[in-house]
Amino acid sequence: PRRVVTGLQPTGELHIGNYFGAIRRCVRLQEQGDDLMIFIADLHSLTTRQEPSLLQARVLELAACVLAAGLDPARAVLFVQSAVPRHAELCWLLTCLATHARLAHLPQYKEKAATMKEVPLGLLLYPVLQAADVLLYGGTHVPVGADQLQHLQVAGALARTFAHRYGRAFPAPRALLADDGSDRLRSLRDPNKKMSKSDTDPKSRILLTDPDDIIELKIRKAVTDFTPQVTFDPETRPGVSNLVSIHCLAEDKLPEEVVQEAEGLTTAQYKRVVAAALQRALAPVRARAAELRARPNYLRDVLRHGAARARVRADAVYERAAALAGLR
Ligand code: AQP
Repeated sequence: PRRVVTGLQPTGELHIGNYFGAIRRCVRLQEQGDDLMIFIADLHSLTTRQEPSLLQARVLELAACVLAAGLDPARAVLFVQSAVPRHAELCWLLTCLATHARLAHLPQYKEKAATMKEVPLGLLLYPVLQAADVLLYGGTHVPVGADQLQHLQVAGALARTFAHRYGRAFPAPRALLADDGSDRLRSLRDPNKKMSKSDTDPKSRILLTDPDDIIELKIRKAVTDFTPQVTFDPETRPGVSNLVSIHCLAEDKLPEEVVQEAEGLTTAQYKRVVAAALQRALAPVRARAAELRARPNYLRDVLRHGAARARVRADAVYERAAALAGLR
């Protein structure tokens, strides 16, 4: 079977982009029989400033949401990245093979670094740690958004450089691109930006845990344009098209179907349809998350058990790689 590896950062409350674009996608891969490793990327989250006193709670909250979405801890391996120190160890081996020039040229790095006076090295090394995350488990497939493709190429290049220098230790991972637009939900306040956990405007995103009235309010306030018809044209009408995308994800439909159904509605009327669809899709997940949140010990057990399984897999791959590099 394919081995799929993916991570989620505990950098804030999950939004519907994270849910449809990452979590639900993974649950569907699990259903289709893929061997899934899904980790809470606390090491990655430290590349931007985090409040230490919030981190543990965010890790548990993320675990609750992932399980609420249907991840089965008996089939998939769910764990916290820092509980498997091999991630950091392999990252070092790969860091010694990576070049500054390549990393400094990656658009995501350039974008983030441009806003900072002092750029932490962790930010530059972010894609190397990502490579370690995947290679450590012999990951063959990684679900990515289009904006992450270049990072995955770095992982492939590092696997090849490693093979060239020391011997073959890792398969080159392949991208699993979403074909349903789920990897690019836009901000509800500025559809030219992606929906993001760290956007300072809470109305820019819908949280997985938002109650029905808040969902309704945020959709009602979503920025569209001055054309009343509902059409799907992400280039020229990103705001309305984003609502169509959300609607499609909530009801597993195609943009054409949704647009046809919305014929004759104004965007204001259509917003009520979208809100209702989203409310129906999220209510059961929200209810299960609330139940799980009340069972922190169970969540910790799941993560502990997941980490134990992950460590066994990671040890085998790491020890082989370390031996090839002459460390054992
Ligand atoms: N807007 C989005 N639409 C669809 N998918 C999205 N993801 C993130 N934003 C969208 C996917 O969610 C997963 C979470 O990855 P992450 O925790 O590393 O966060 P991120 O990609 O950096 O994006 P966020 O959630 O907006 O967090 P911040 O604000 O902290 O950067 C990934 O699979 C991502 O593709």
